[in-house]
Amino acid sequence: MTDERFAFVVVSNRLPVDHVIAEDGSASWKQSPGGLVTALEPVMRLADGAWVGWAGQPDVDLPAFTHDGIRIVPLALSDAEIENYYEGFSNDTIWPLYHDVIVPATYHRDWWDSYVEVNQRFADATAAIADDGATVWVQDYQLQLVPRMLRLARPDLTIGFFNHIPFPAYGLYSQLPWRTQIIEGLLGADVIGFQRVSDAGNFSRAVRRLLGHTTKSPYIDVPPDGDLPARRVVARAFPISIDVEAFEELARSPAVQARATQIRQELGNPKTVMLGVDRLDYTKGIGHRLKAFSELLEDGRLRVEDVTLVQVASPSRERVETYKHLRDDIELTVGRINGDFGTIGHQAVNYLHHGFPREEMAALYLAADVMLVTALRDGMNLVAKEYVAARYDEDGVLVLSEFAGAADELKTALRINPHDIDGLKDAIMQAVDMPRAERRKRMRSLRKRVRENDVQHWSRGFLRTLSEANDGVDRFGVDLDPLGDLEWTVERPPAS
Ligand code: GDG
Repeated sequence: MTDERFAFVVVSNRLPVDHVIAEDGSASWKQSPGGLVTALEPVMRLADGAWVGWAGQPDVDLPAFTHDGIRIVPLALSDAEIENYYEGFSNDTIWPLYHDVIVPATYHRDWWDSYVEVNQRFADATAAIADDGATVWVQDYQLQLVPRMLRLARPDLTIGFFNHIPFPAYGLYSQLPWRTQIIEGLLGADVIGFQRVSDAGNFSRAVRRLLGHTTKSPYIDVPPDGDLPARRVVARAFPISIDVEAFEELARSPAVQARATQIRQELGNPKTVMLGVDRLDYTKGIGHRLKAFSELLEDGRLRVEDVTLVQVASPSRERVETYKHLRDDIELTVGRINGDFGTIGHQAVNYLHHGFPREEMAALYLAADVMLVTALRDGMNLVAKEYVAARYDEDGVLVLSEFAGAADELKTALRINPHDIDGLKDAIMQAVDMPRAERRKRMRSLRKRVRENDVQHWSRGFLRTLSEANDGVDRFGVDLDPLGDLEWTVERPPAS
């Protein structure tokens, strides 16, 4: 811990840096890949910011330090807490429930107890380092109780919360034995951000049903709570994005372009390269994608000599049982497809179960004629936006699930329902056969939208709403204007 105080604090389960221990036992910090750091970096630098979070290894109890100009405040988690709070309640209760119970959610009372305890520790650590009247921005579903815990400890703070995953419809949410505590926890924030308008709507409905508060989108009127006065909370959509400029720059670099050409050559220069890039997660619809692809080969609408599918499935949550089964299922399916349809020299699916550097990802996007995003449920899906950002050549076709948040913005993608395998197959064929002029037209319009709402726009929009929701005072020392007039910017709340 530290006795320093900060005007701006970001709190997330994982720190933006990973504590890595090398084979020789030496420890170092490596920036973890992710848009959040890029989004918040400028604000962090200008606003005397600190970041509270877990370093990704059990029992790492380290003092605060500075990494790349950002003050990092690590919070230690024990093995048991990782098992119960993180792998248990966060990833095996909330994650499946919030993704429409694609796999059943598991409810364990001792996981919940650990979730409460760890959330309290995050809140305490944050309360201890937040300056008088500071702004705190809490990130994601692992920390939904932190806003209220913080408000009780420090009513002087301005508190924001952003949910990176969907918020489910009430009929599903109401399964949760601790459904009331969770929404009370979230309502401790001044602004609660969601990916989609429908997520914010689902949340407001849950608040009305469970607590009976008055809601008038985007506002929720929270009555006095013990010593806390009545408050007006803003709950609305702020669709997250990526660092579009940086991604395009990467894609334009000669090394990445050369690598893209090389990838196509290594694949045997097929007419069409299709690509899927996902964490190996059951929400991403990898199985549905493989089914559609293998049926197209089976039907003879696609030929393995002409088309190949590259599937990057980066390892994820490998200690959680459901994820072990998923990996087995997917790998069995890939093996079958390759066995059934492959020829010497032509593999149907190139399956890659490892992570790649960003440069390789950009090269893959450039090499792919068709990008398949077939999520069964996804908060946003940044891969879809990265593909669009990389395609400065205005080529390539994005096939995009309507169940991914990105579908609300990326309207000229080929929109699909991944459960409708025939529809998915037709969309894949439409992508494969699409004339160059139509590809260009669609990609141009996708790129316009992605450029308009990049990740800086996202973070500024959220922080400006947070300032306005409180008293209109800009505490961040960064220019939060102008933000343009995207439909999701919101006016100042009327005086109540
Ligand atoms: C959650 C929500 C929401 C993947 N493999 C590699 C790699 N990646 C990068 C991608 C992309 C990111 O990871 C994945 O982001 P997604 O948005 O696609 O999905 P989640 O991980 O599920 O993220 C999601 C997001 O939070 C943000 O709010 O959009 O809905 O579920 O950036 O490129 N990056 C590298 N190597 C890999 O092998 N370098």
